[in-house]
Amino acid sequence: MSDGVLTMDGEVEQPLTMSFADLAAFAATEQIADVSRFHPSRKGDGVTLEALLQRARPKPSATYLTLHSTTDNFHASVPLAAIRGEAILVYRLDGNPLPVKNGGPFRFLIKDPAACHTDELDDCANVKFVDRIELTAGKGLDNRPETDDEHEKLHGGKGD
Ligand SMILES: Nc1nc2c(c(=O)[nH]1)N[C@H]1C(S)=C(S)[C@@H](COP(=O)(O)O)O[C@H]1N2
Ligand SMILES: [Mo]
Repeated sequence: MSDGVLTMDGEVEQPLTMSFADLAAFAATEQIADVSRFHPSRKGDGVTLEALLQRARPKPSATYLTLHSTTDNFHASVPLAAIRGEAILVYRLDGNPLPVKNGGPFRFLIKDPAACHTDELDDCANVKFVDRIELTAGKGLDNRPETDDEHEKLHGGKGD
């Protein structure tokens, strides 16, 4: 997983597999430095979701962005129109691949998420260890916690 690749597939014209080196080679205008600006506990640099979508080219049938973490079987599916322009794929910290303890090698990050389970674009959709971003026709797999109790179970009482 630490030598990971990220896949973008589903309802797209051009499925992608992206490595650390591929993402690092994106244009400066597609890079977002230092995501701690958006949330103090989250670290690293990323590329815009938009930059990935421009390469994969969603088909008209794509209405949701479905994020998969195979590592811990965590999934979130959010409306494509709402998430476009609002998210970053974090892949680098201090010039190296994003460590697992920071949610790496790839972490999805909504710049200004709603509090947990208050909106489709909530903090819970900030999927760590994301290895596949699937464009789907309608809502896809989503097992985000829906209640405080479920959060408690998922995070072992850490309070997030
Ligand atoms: N892979 C994965 N991503 C995940 C989760 C998870 O359990 N597994 N929890 C989600 C939830 S419910 C929240 S609130 C945030 C917490 O992010 P943090 O650990 O950076 O605070 O990560 C989200 N991303
Ligand atoms: Mo959450």
